[in-house]
Amino acid sequence: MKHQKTLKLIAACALSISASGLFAHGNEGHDGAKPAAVKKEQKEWGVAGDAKSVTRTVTLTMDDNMRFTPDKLAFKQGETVRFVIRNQGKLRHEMVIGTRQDLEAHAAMMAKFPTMEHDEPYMAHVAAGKQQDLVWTFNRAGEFDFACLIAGHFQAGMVGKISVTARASQ
Ligand SMILES: [Cu+2]
Repeated sequence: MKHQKTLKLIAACALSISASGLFAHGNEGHDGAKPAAVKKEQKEWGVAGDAKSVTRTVTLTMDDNMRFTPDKLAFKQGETVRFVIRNQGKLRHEMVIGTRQDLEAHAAMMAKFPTMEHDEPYMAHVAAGKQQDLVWTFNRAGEFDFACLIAGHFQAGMVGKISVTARASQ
């Protein structure tokens, strides 16, 4: 079971490598906006958001102490959030949203293959001193995590919590 999941991750990462190779363009642009054609795949933790549907903006900082600030976020189901992600460190960091299980599996892959590149709408890779946006729609309620999956960072505790409350309970 675990093995199968790992294989799936390898496939996903290999796919994004070839995709970024095919459609190479400067992704770390002026305002850090993602390219227009974003895959809108429904994930357990939501779906890629439209910039024009943003209902809330959250500024997150990352640093070389392997921490996110804030590291606890709460949203309501249906909210489209623009994360403004600032890297205040001297190292590259990333923010990847997912379930704890997915992030753990992915972090294990990253630890094994540290140079592996990956890019999905629920990830932002931010160079030292830079800032990037990530727009995500939390259309599923639940308890999720976000993490930096760069080898060693996740293991050092570079993880935060996202709690999405169900619309019905509001
Ligand atoms: Cu990091």
